[in-house]
Amino acid sequence: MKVIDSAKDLAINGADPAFIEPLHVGRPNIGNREDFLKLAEDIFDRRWLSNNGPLVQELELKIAGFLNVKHCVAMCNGTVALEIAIRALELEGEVIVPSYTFIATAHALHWQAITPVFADIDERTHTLNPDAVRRMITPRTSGIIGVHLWGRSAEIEALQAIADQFNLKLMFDAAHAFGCSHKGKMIGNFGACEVLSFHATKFFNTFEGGAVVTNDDKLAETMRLMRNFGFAGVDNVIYPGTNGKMIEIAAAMGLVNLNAIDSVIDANRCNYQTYQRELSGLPGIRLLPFDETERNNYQYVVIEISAECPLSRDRIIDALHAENVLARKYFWPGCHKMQPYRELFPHAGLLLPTTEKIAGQVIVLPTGTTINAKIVAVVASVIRVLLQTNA
Ligand code: T4K
Repeated sequence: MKVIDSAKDLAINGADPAFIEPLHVGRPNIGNREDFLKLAEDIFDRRWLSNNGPLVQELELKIAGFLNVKHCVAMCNGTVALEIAIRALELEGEVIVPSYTFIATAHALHWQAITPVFADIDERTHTLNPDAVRRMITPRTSGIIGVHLWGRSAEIEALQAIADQFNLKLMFDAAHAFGCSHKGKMIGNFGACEVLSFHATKFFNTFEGGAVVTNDDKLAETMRLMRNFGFAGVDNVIYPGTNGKMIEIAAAMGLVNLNAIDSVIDANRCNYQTYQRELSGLPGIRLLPFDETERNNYQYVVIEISAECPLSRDRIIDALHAENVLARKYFWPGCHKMQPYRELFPHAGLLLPTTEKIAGQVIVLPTGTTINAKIVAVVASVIRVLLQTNA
């Protein structure tokens, strides 16, 4: 592996890239292949491919058990899971969300003719600032969607207090937070319900997939109807539903990957700790910490490049990309600067100063089971040498 000691070793200065194959943020973690292939054979033998098959039911029970939550309703992806949860909660009018999130959080509302109202985030946690949420409440507000960004929990108690005071529904986009806890309780147990994503790039994947988890029996029942067109038995539709079903092969992947969760956490934690060690003391670089008193999946390694850093965030990204390290600027520039919200709310940024600041500072670095401490050390050395030599 290339050793990067001085400015001349950097690909941005003409040297060969550190990596021949690109290093992605979001390379899938894949469990035991033989176990997966065996489950695939069983699916073929059964000829039961979809529609609440046995593997989907088993996965739902296992996830509910893992999170210690009453119901897990598996879905075809996290975005549809968000849409179904929003509809089952009967949200309408305006719903307060962060702009600093993946675009699906906002789109899931817009698709249902609900206005996403963007509230600013807290600089320290990158999650909704409860004071900002209060400021955005209007007579049309029906709910709040908190996002546990990067797997770090949102300010759950403060948001719940606001929801209770103003009679609003509260749900969480927990797409990043599978396997994480808040005050010792697993994420999945907060608000009216929480939405998980099992996309290929997530800590835990089912190729594509997602789920809504809840302790509310009625809500779970409604969502089960909604994900299957509203069918309550053969020939009997009692609800305007959609098709949000998870397929059997996705559930097979989920069952296999669930068995591998501890090894994924170990790999992610080791990579995170290596970044922590190798990037420590660099001016203007802050690695977002994990609360070690909680359960974490360590899936998103996030650094902030502040004004004290001699180089801009984008210069560092360029240098990493030149080495074939495809670090990401998630979630730049913020939902409010993407369509259709940019056009619908051209002045939204005036109320989102922290969102705009953080979106301009963040870099998400590669981690996961396809890389290791040695690779992480090389990635970190690119940043270190770049800063030390001001290349
Ligand atoms: N809420 C939040 C907060 C979310 O972050 C997301 C999804 C959702 C809701 C919606 O859940 P889903 O409907 O997706 O279940 C990716 C993912 O597509 C998206 O799922 C995820 N968030 C988001 C944070 O990241 P992109 O467009 O930035 O990246 P993508 O999918 O092109 O992949 C990233 C990198 O991973 C690429 O460089 C290539 C690599 N990759 C990707 C795939 C799919 C692989 O190596 N193998 C693969 O199979 O959105």
